[in-house]
Amino acid sequence: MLILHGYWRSSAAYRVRIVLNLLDLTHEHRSVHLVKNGGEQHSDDYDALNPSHLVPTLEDKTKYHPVIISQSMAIIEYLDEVFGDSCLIGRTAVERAQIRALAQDICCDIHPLNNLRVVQHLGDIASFEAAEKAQWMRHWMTIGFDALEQKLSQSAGTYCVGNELSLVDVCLIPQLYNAHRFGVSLAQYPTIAAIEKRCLALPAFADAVPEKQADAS
Ligand SMILES: N[C@@H](CCC(=O)N[C@@H](CS)C(=O)NCC(=O)O)C(=O)O
Repeated sequence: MLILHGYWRSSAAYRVRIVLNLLDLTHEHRSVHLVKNGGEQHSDDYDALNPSHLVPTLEDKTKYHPVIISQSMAIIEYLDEVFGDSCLIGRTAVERAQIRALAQDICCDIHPLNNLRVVQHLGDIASFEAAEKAQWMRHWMTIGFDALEQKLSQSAGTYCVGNELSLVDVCLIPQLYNAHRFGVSLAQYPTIAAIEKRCLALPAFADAVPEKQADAS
């Protein structure tokens, strides 16, 4: 059995949900509420699974020895290698480098600056209120999307890299959920907006949206 420890609004968990759907993998979802009770990611039970106190974490109990994996990108590569055909990461060295670079533009350079614990800390040390926190997030998303739009206008076909889905689409769509949530308009990003529309028309992406998850509130 595969168990995904995640949270409906976590964009890193959303990436993994998309891939579980793309690979048609049955799994159990265990909710780790990031806000309730001071954040269930800090509980003793979750600490035993992932001392980083971040979601997602995957437990793969289909193997003889249970496997516990943190970090959404590692989880996705594992799922794609073990249960898929590794095509999300590209087929050639050049394609793989291109796909990883674009995915990292999102998951290393945009997403961490928007993370809950980062903005909570801004509240603690700089007295940021909700509006200033949202402004912070829009700032870093805008800088990231400005560059990404240029890059994707060169690489995209139907999806971010050519005409096949890749890890880049899997990272982009959850980041766009955050963009909408915090008020970044996609009007100045026509390539990104067109890819979003095409991806969300696919059941694997549409079924992974936060509002459709059992723990959505
Ligand atoms: N690099 C990690 C990032 C994970 C991450 O930042 N998760 C966020 C939700 S999207 C989280 O658990 N935040 C909890 C917190 O900030 O306290 C990954 O890709 O899995």
